[in-house]
Amino acid sequence: MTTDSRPPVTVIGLGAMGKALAEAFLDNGHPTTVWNRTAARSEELAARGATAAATVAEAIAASPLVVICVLDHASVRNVLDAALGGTDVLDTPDAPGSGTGVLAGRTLVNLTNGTPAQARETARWVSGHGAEYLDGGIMAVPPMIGTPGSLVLYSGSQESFRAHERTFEVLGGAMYLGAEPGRAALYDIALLSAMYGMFGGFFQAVALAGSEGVPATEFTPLVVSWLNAMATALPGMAEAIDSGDHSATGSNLRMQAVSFVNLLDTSRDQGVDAGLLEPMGALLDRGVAAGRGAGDVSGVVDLLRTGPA
Ligand code: FVH
Repeated sequence: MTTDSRPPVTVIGLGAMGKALAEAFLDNGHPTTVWNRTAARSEELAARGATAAATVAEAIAASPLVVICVLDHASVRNVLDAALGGTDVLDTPDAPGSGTGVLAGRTLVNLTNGTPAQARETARWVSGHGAEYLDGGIMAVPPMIGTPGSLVLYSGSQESFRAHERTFEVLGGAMYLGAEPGRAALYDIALLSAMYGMFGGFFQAVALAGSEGVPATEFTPLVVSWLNAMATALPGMAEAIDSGDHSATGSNLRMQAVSFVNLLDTSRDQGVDAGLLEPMGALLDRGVAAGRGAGDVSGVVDLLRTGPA
């Protein structure tokens, strides 16, 4: 689709995700400028109609909306420092930048994975250079970008989010989480924590089944239907967590702590590393030791909230 009225966008970082973002903007008629540290990665997008900027400063100057999606926080700072002429000054709130320069007047949307603290630091730095800032968390893998299954979380400048919301919707769902710049990163990291917990459980399950020759492909449909069935318990647990009432349960914590020992023993007996499971077993035991054994397993969240044992 080509629509002259679509606002221009710059995409910095053309790894797997940045490329998918740039393609979505191009496919939806946004004049798209791209830049990547390894310049060759711009070529395919240029052949599809993107403008390949020669420098990161040129890329930022090309559009009022600048999306950056690189490896990590340090890479973001490398790129932005390069844009500002090689300076490496980490401005503090008390000594912000001059407000002039290539970033001034732009909206920078940082879709690089990072911590809430990093998001707040970048927000201060960007604001010190006269630009608006939105931090984001992409809840999708590259092939999902632009499909209904894709969701991007945003926090930071509300005015900027509203001004560019239509453009963001090109990437999938766009959810604004408020002005606190670290909020999107917090949600992102919390959701990824749930995902890696699930991956860890899956890896343990197929390693165990595989210890007696069951192929992962044969066992996985059972894992999927079991996890889907157990996911239906999460909203009820969430209510217990918010209310602090962990009493209603047909599967009390003490019973689960006892059976969990069988998970650990079976992994060890089968020659499978139990290292992924051990912290969960220790947490269940702590819950019982804290007098929560008669209640629901959701009660262990209170122990996590008090920090490491
Ligand atoms: N791909 C995914 O499934 C996930 C989905 C959710 C969001 N994540 C986050 O997105 C960020 C980028 O991930 P990616 O998949 O694009 O990563 P790569 O394909 O490895 O590309 C990395 C890009 O970062 C550039 N880069 C690396 N170091 C530097 C640096 N010091 N200075 C400037 N740019 C740097 C790299 O450039 P090059 O190697 O091509 O020169 C790529 O453009 C990430 O935060 C995910 O957690 C993706």
